[in-house]
Amino acid sequence: MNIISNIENRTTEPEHMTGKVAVVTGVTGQDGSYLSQFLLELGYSVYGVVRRTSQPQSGRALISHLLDSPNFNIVSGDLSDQGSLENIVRTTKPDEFYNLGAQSFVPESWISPIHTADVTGLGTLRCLEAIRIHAPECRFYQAGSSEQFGKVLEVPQNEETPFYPRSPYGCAKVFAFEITRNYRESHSLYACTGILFNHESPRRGIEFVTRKVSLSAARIKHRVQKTLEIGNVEAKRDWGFAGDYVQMMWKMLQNEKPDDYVISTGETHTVRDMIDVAFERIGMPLTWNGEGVGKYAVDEEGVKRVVTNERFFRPAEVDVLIGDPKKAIEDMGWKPVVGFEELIQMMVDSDDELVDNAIKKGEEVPIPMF
Ligand code: NDP
Ligand code: GDR
Repeated sequence: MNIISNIENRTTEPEHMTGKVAVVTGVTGQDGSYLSQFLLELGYSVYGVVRRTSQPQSGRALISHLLDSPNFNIVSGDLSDQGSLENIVRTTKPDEFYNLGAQSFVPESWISPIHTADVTGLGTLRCLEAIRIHAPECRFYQAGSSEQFGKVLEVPQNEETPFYPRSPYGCAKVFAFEITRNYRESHSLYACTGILFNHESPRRGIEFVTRKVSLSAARIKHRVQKTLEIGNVEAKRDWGFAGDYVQMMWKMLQNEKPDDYVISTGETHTVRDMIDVAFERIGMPLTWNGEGVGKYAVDEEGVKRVVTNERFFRPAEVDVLIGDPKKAIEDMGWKPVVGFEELIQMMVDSDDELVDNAIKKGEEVPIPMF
């Protein structure tokens, strides 16, 4: 791994001249971590864009396993800063650019809408401008989202379904989608968007609902938590495995022509179904009672293990998402490998181990708070 904080001052050619070069924003997140690993296995040189934080070590755990690779490089940059992105593109001259960086937590986008629009929306335009000016042959992938469909106008959702975003985050992603298409059409860039439905893994941030549930189930099993507080358990999502999904990002950039694709499993489940799978996995089957904000679930001894709390409900909800991945199946042979139950079980098992290890070592056990 090379940490290139000032790539201006580099005097030698980058080591990557034998293979392809990819820039990945959002490298410290769930998808960035899986995608970089995948690209390194394919022989790419990867430049992961990391923004400066006051405590540089925190939140970098997802790329620690990549740091030994000589083809993995960290470059400093921020999606809110045009110059930093231009500098990266100008000096690395990438073959492919994956824009995975974003303020990606939907509830936060009502709290910080301007920041979300800037990073998640305008950040995409800044990447496109950097490519247009400094490396117009570079192929560009934009991390689009099923949140663009929001209050869905069609079931299931496909590439032709009109958008109706329900959050500032969804609005920012719609802008990012449109500007990516516009740069493809106006400047002939190879630029495309993957409209990805929810995808999860043991590397998922602990504020997202699947990980909040898997971690809470593990904490309850180990008796460091009694109850899980949750929001709308009737919301439905099309959940897949992040490790499968990142491969489609790469595939989209290997096509003859740039195009946009829905990537999803084609199945949908409620948050309640997902909680049931997680608690079954820790040997604590649940029974549900009540309605709306009064809904709760008890274990076999009648102890309340899940309660709903208004705090976790959203100002505008996306009630149901289910994607139609037909185009990706036909054009790119898309086939998700990990199914819904297996995914949730994998996450619970991983958190079970995490909590168990933390307790054994006397370390702090992570707490899901949002
Ligand atoms: P994460 O929240 O795990 O990661 C987000 C990444 O963006 C982190 O690396 C974060 O860095 C980085 N980032 C945030 N702000 C900035 C900034 N100002 N400049 C540079 N980088 C920044 O997201 P996921 O990995 O889950 O998702 C990847 C992308 O895919 C995102 O764009 C997301 O919106 C989108 N998406 C995700 C889906 C999912 O189900 N996971 C589905 C559809 C779309 P730091 O570590 O410093 O915070
Ligand atoms: P989402 O994911 O908003 O779909 O965005 P999240 O896991 O946060 O929510 C999914 C659904 O679960 C409901 N929910 C709760 N959610 C959270 N986080 N916490 C709770 O306590 C809770 N209770 C119920 C939510 O209301 C929602 O309906 C994710 C992100 O990765 C986005 O970046 C990405 O674009 C979309 O997926 C596709």
